[in-house]
Parts: sequence; structure tokens; C-alpha cells
Amino acid sequence: MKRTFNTHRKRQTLTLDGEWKFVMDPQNVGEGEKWYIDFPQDAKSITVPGCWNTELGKLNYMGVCWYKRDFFLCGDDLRDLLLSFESVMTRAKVYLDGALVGSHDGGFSPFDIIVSDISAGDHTIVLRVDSKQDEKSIPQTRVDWFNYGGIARSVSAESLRGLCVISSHLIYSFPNPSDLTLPEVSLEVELYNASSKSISDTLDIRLGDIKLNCDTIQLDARQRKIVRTPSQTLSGIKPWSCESPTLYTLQVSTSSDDLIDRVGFRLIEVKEGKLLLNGKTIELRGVNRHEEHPDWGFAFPQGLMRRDLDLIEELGCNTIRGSHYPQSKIFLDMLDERGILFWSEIPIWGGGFSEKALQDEDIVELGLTMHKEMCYYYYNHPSIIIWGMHNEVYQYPCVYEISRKYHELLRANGGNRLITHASMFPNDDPSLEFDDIICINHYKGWYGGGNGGYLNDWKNMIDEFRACREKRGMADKPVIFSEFGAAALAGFHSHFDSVKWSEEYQAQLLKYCLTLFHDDPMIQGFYVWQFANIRTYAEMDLNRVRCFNNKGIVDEYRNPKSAFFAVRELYHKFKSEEQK
Ligand code: ADA
Repeated sequence: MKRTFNTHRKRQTLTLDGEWKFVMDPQNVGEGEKWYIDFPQDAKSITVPGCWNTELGKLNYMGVCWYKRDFFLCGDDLRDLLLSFESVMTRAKVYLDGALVGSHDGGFSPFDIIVSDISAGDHTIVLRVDSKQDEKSIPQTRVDWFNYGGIARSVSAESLRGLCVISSHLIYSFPNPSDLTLPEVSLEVELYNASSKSISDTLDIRLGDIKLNCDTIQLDARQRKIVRTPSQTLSGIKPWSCESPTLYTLQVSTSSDDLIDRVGFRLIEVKEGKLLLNGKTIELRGVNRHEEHPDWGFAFPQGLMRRDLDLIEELGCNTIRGSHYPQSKIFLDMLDERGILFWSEIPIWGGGFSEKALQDEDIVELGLTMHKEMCYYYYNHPSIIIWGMHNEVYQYPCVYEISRKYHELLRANGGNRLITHASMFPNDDPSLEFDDIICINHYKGWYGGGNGGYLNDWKNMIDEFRACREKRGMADKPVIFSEFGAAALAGFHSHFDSVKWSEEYQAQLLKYCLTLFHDDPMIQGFYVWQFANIRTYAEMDLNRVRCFNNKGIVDEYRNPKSAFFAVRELYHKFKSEEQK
């Protein structure tokens, strides 16, 4: 996995990023013709990570493509091989040396495949990648972002020998919430015996320079097992916070393998309608951000991630909603380092789901798997404070049960995080019952309503919901506006500030909304929709001029619109008020 720090000192790892052979398979004949053994000779090259739609002449190709890469494993021994994929959009089949070794569905979450008894020397990996969305996929065909295909994030091949550390999740709590320097901790370590015989070994576990206790472990041949270390109370821990994002290295080693991760200690909670981070109330000042760029698709370069975060920090944001899917782990590393809070969700983009699809058991199960993968791969990131169950799913009767299942899974597997969903019609949305915080998407002043004639609409809508929240006995749940905004064509200006699509209109609407929200004691935060323009589809019945969603406060090349400066001024004003 590509991180901002080294994840192994013992394990032999090989990156498979770089040039791969690539061929499109629009007739879907590759499996029948066994391309995973006889790869087409006329294959071209493509760079991994990358999305083929950003290659000339391939923008609108949604379908099957094949990738092939040869690699060499050093050493002279047999070992098990862990193939690690950070994101393959959207369905993947993986072949090693001509044999199918695994598959995965759901493009935005990582997956790993372990293959036993692999020799040193030359090997060939082939992937069949299918980017089509259909009635069984999450998201469905209709989404308001461009569905790029490809091996969108990094790939690596890691040699496993003896007793190996596959994952480590730090479980912690604060017996005395008023003293965050004394957490009670235990570790859930996922181990794998990469040999054909039983192994006993001791784990060496270090949290910073603190050695955690652990007994001797025994695993049978090729057994995979989660062990939990005994709880112990630490002292002198420095909490992770926005102002002081203290991180600790978590290193788990056996005599033959190791895994290094990073953790932070923080407490997110809701009390009497307020949000508290480490016992202090906090206002969420954020933006929605897709991890997408028109020249790179979802294969978002690290350097551009840093620049996005520099711009987001310049705005005065303390949080980002990762709309609408899990984002690169290296991006989360950067948030951990900068003290920026994060809302993570899977791509259940409700506007595309029919009632039939939502009732489909396969879809519900895939949703559970995607939530489980998100919790598993992102568990240790202190920046993640919110799990989102779904986005704008229409209130069909079946949705309540879906929310109950997702809530149960996230609560059991998600650590110290708040659970919510983005709701368009909160007044009669039964799923609010499962939310720790109530999050509302609303576009008064953009969809429906006349130019500018929205000012009272917002006030009426908020007052109506305030009464409804009281009546439903949810007055202790903080309220966040998770989406609101307007489109603006960069460079289109109007002296009259009520002309839709002008930069002035977008800035005026956001200034109005942010001030209204900030001044309302019920509202504890807001995420502007959205940070940057994103490529989408003209076919959307939602006026996507240029085939972009133009509601970014910067354009797709991160050039600021008037709204960027308006939001920046307000967020810094709100921040200074909070610090008084
Ligand atoms: C919805 C949706 C966003 C985007 C937005 C818009 O709230 O969640 O993904 O489509 O509307 O721009 O209309």
C-alpha cells in the first residue's frame, strides 16, 4: 500500500506501478480466448495508476480492458505472495502466471489476494478490468460523476515468509474522558502463517517507544487469524487534534515479517446537540471533494493532493467530506498529518438507485461488503470522524432496513466515529433514527425556485425542520448541512448578483447560506458543495453544462472562482469567533 511512510522493514515488497501492456476488449472475447495466457500481441502500453478514459480517443469507453505486467521476484526460496490493489475500477479478475487467483467488485476500496508457494524468478500478472456499472453495481449507472475505468491506484507484490502481519487495528477508549493522556488500548492483529507447517512465534508490538504486551502465538499451516492483545492503560499520550495532530507509529513484528502503521488518539462525541472533539465543541467548516481530475480521472497524483489540501487549508476548512467514495489511503495520511477531519462513505448515490435495486439482496450485501472493507482498510486513520451510510437515497420503505444493517455494521466495525447519512428530505426520513448527527443536502436557490428568490425559502425550511426535529425527539442530535451550493461558469460575471451561472450568484448564495447556518444554534457544521468542478455526463437531467458539474468553488484545474474568496473570508471569520 502506498503511504506517506514506510510500512515494512522486514517484508520484501515490489511496486508494480509503471508501464503495463493494455488492450481493450469491447467484444468481451478475452476470457474465451484466454488472454490471461496468450495476451494479444498488438497490446499497447498504459501507465498504472491511471484511468484509460483520460487517454486520447478513449474518453467514453465503459467496458472491459486487459492489463499485463511481467515482474521478477528476488531470493531463492518459495514464499506466499500478497498482491495488493488500492483501487481497480470497477470489477477486477486477477490472474497470476495464467491462473485465476482472485476477483473484486467495487472500485474505490482496496483489496488483497494471497497466493501460496510462489518461486523466485519471473512471473506474469494479468487483470481483466470491467468499468461498466449496471443493475447489480454500486454505484448504479446513473451517477453525477464520470465513471472512469482502470487500475486507478497503486499495485504491489509482497513476499510473505513465516508468521506474517496482515493488518493491525488499534482499539482504544478513554476510561476518564476528561484525561485523554490515559487511553486504554488493545490491538487487533490479523496474522497469517505463510508456510506449510504450524508456527509459534512472539509478536513485538511498539506504539511509538511504548512496548505493548503480547503472548506467544501459534498458527497452523496457512491459517489466517485475528488475535487481540490484552488491554493495557497507557500514560503520557498526546491526543490527536486539528491544532496538534500527534501521530504514533504502530509497529508489529514477528521473527520474519512486520507491518508499520500510524495511529492517533482522539475522542469524537455528540452532547446536547453539539459536536465535541476531545471534549471541546467544534464547528465543522468543510467542503465536499471528489478525488478526481479531468486529466487523471480517479488516479489522482500525490502532488495535486497536496496542492488541493493547501487550497482547502487556505479556505480555513477543518474538514472534508470524501464525496462519494473511499479515497486514497495516502490522501488520508495527509489529512492525519495536517489535522483535517474527514467524512468517509461508500458510493451509494441515491439518485441512481431504483426501489427495485435497493431491494436487491445482492446490492444490499455488496453495500455491506464495501462498508466492511472501508472500516477494515481505513480503521486507524484518526482524521476519519464520520462514516456515511448512503447519500440521498429516496425514502422507499426498504431503506429503513438497509440503514439499520449498515448502522449495525459500522457501529460494530468502525471504531470511535459518528454515523450518519446525507438526507434530502429529513422531515420524514425514518433513517434519521440511526444517525448520531443529522445531515441535510439542500439546494434552495439552485434547483427549483427563481433566480435569487430563495432567501426566505432557506429560513422556512430550517425552521420547519427545527420543529420536526423537536417533535421527533431528536433535539440532542447536531445538524449539519452536508451539501448546498450553486454552479458558476468560471469567468462568467454579472454586475447583477442574481444571475444564475455567474460567479457572483454562486458567491452570494454561499455567503447567505454559510452566515445563516453559522448563526443558527441548531447547526453545527456545513460542507460546501463542492470544492472543485468535476467531469460528469451531459445526459444527466441536471443541466451539466460542458459535461461538468460546475458547482466547484474552484474550477477543475483548481483556479479559484469568486466563491472561493467569499468562503475563505467567512471560514476564517467563523474560526476566529470559535477561538474567542
Ligand atoms: C446531490 C449529490 C451530489 C451532486 C449534487 C448536485 O446532492 O449528492 O453528488 O450531484 O446533488 O450538484 O446536484
